[in-house]
Order: sequence, then C-alpha cells, then structure tokens
Amino acid sequence: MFEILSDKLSGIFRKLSSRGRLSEKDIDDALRQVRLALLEADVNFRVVKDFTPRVRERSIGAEVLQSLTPAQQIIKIVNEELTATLGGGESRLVSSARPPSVAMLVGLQGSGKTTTAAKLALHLRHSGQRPLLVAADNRRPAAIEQLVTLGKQLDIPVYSEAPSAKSKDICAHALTKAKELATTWVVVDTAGRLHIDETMMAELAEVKQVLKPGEVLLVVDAMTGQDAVRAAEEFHSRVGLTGLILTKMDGDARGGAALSIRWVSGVPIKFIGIGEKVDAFEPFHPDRLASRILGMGDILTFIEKAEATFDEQQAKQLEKKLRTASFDLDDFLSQLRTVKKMGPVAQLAEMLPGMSSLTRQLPEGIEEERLKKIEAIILSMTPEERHNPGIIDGSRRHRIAQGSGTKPQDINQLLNQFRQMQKLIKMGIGGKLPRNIMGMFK
Ligand SMILES: Nc1nc2c(ncn2[C@@H]2O[C@H](COP(=O)(O)OP(=O)(O)OP(=O)(O)O)[C@@H](O)[C@H]2O)c(=O)[nH]1
Ligand SMILES: [Mg+2]
Repeated sequence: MFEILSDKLSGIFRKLSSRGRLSEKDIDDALRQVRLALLEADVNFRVVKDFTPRVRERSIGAEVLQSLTPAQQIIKIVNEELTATLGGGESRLVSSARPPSVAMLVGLQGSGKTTTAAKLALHLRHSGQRPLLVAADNRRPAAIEQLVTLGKQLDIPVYSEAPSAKSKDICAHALTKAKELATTWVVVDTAGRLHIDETMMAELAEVKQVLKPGEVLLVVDAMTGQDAVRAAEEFHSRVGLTGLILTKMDGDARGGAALSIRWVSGVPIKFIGIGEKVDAFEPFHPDRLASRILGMGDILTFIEKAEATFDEQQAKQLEKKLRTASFDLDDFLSQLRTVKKMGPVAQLAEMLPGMSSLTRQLPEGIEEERLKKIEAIILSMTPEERHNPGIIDGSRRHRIAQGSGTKPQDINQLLNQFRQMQKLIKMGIGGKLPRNIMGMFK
C-alpha cells in the first residue's frame, strides 16, 4: 500500500530540492502535482481540497527556519499536515475505571472483525491484560467456530453459546462470565452484513445497550477504498464509534481510504491490521505512516520490532549501522536472519528508507529459498571478503561458488544486490536531504 503515492511524492520533492530558492510558482506547481498524486491514490476529494491549501498557506507564509532549505521546509510542512490529517498523535484504547473494559467490534461482512477480535485480544494480553473473547456473531455457526478455534490457538478464553441464542443475551451472559473469570477486557465479535441496513443497526444498538462498551471499534477493510470511508461515516452516525481499525493494510490498494477516513469521519484510527496472522497487528501512529508515505521509511517501527525480537543493544547497533550505512556482508546476513525471524522481508523492508523500491524489484518467493542461498554464499566467504566484498575477483568468486554449491553468477547477483542495498540505504539515511529530514523529525 502507498508505494505509488510514495514514489510520486518523493519524485516531486526531489525535483523541488534540486532548486535553490523557490518562487510562489514553484510551490504552486509542486502542490498541483501533490494534489494529483493524492487524487490518483484515491484520497477523498474533500481531504485533498482541504489539504493542499493548508500546505500552501504555510509554505508561502514566512515559516522560515534558517537551518532548512526551502524544499526541506515544504517537505516538513507536508509531513506535518499529513500527520494531522491522519489524526495527529496516537489514539490509545480507553479502559474503564471498573473492569472489565469492553470493546465491541462492528463492521461490514468480511472486513476482518473475527480475525481482528483475536488480534486485539492477543495485543491486550501482550500488554498485561486478561482478555475474554465473545462470539456474539450468531448469524453463522461457522463464525462462532472460527472465534473458538482462534481462542484455542492463542489460549485465550472464548465465551460462546448455541447459534440459536440472541446476540444481546450472549453478551449479557458473557459479562457475567467475565466477572467470574476476573478478566480485565472483554472483546466482542459481532455479525457483519453485506450492506448497512436497519436490522443490522437496530441489532447493534441493542447489543451496545447491554454491553455499555467503552470502545466501539469499526473494523474496516482498507482495500475497499472510498466505500470504507462511507461505512465509517454511516456507522458513526448510527451506532457511535470510539475508534477505527483498518485491516488489510498489507494489501496493494492505493491507500486513499486509509488517508481519508480519519479526516472524513472524525473518528481516530486506533489499530491497523497488516496481515492474516494473529500478530500482524499494530497500534496506529499517524506520524510514522506520514513519514513512511513521504519515503522516509519508518525507522521507529523497525526498531520497535527489532527490539521485540532481540535485545536493545543489538537493535541499537543495527540502527547505528543502518544510519551510517557502514554495514558489511556479515551484517547483511545477520540482518536477513533477523528479518526472517521478524516477518516477511517485504513487509519489514518497507519500513526502511529506500528499501521499498528494492523489495519491489525482488522476485516473489525470495523468503526461504533465496535466504538459504544467500546464507550459503556468505558463509563460504572469508571474514575479509565479507567485510570488504570489493576484493572478490574471478578466482575468489569461483571458490565461493564451489563452497556454497552455487554458480559464479549467483555470487555476482548477491554482490550487486548488496551494493544496491548499500546505495539505497545511503540515499535514504546517509544522503544529504533525507538525513536532514530524519534529523528534523526526531
Ligand atoms: N491480508 C490481510 N487479511 C486479513 C486482515 N484481516 C483479516 N484478513 C482476512 O480477511 C478475511 C475475513 O476476515 P474475518 O475476520 O473472517 O472477517 P469478518 O469481518 O469476521 O467476516 P464476517 O464474520 O463474515 O462478517 C479472512 O480471510 C482474514 O484472514 C489483514 O489485516 N490483512
Ligand atoms: Mg466474523
């Protein structure tokens, strides 16, 4: 998601930064292109109509910072306004003073409610809470089964009843159960419909009255574009929402819905779903998404993930190496191994500056097979070669190929890839403009 928009915006800003002083016309030209890029990315026209004038006004106005070039100032403004459009700061779950806190998940059919209920419960448990899942979707027996199975997998209790039971009764009983089990959170999965209709809304209102939830979260499929935005407006006016969870943010939609939904509905995005697995779920950070879209990568999220996977010191070292772009093939290997531990290469690489364009060049299925080959090749090199791949000549290449059971072309390919990665990282972090940007948003 966001690749095309991100590429377009980086292109616009690169052109802008090649100029010294910027005239009003330069700014207007650039903003016209930004406007087009946003519209092409399916951003809601109301958002676009509001966004560019905001940026223009601040850009033309005398917001002069001595340390920045004019182009950098505009990028800074675009970044800030994009962050504001996405909601400004992080919007956390609100827990109630008297446990259990209740989160009721609502949404259209197939938006990801059941999966998200499990993801949210797991997230809560990771933050030290004791969640109870409730299967209040009695429209399909399979829905109950789906949640029960997920609960078993995660070892999180699920409250369910026979499909004949009424949703509001299930919910009332679930609250009693929660008290019995002394759980701190109750996460309720409700039934979805293909379309928003009266019966659905009436049912949700009934369930809401029983649960008195502190959080009513609309689960929306980010792949459905402006339909998702309309659903958010509608649900908010009919049921009253406290937050949004955008799912399928790992998809290849243009991302306009994700960019517009907060601004149009006025409801904060609290979490995003980024894959089918139960841990593919994170709190939403507007500032990080904004800088990711502007092609600055997302060092922060990356470091957070790295920290969760190994210890802080290792993560710091990795960050330093990435920042100074001084990493060699040994680091490349250990990074690939880490990436393997942390999740799909593509997903992670998107968070690194300049890396998303690299992963797009990689063939599908790089994960397992390629990683094994790369590992074998690097392990067949001497420490000196790993540190300084420049010394690898024809005869060394031959030796490494034999040692790793690969062909000399494979070695070349790897070295090219490695050099390209170094270059991209330099451009992304070590390069003049982006480095300033990184410093600017620290
Ligand atoms: N790629 C991706 N798939 C997701 C994500 N969240 C949910 N899905 C998939 O979306 C499909 C529908 O998910 P469900 O959780 O069953 O959706 P639901 O809203 O409960 O559906 P109904 O109960 O039928 O209304 C499943 O195949 C999920 O694996 C996500 O963040 N990324
Ligand atoms: Mg469901």
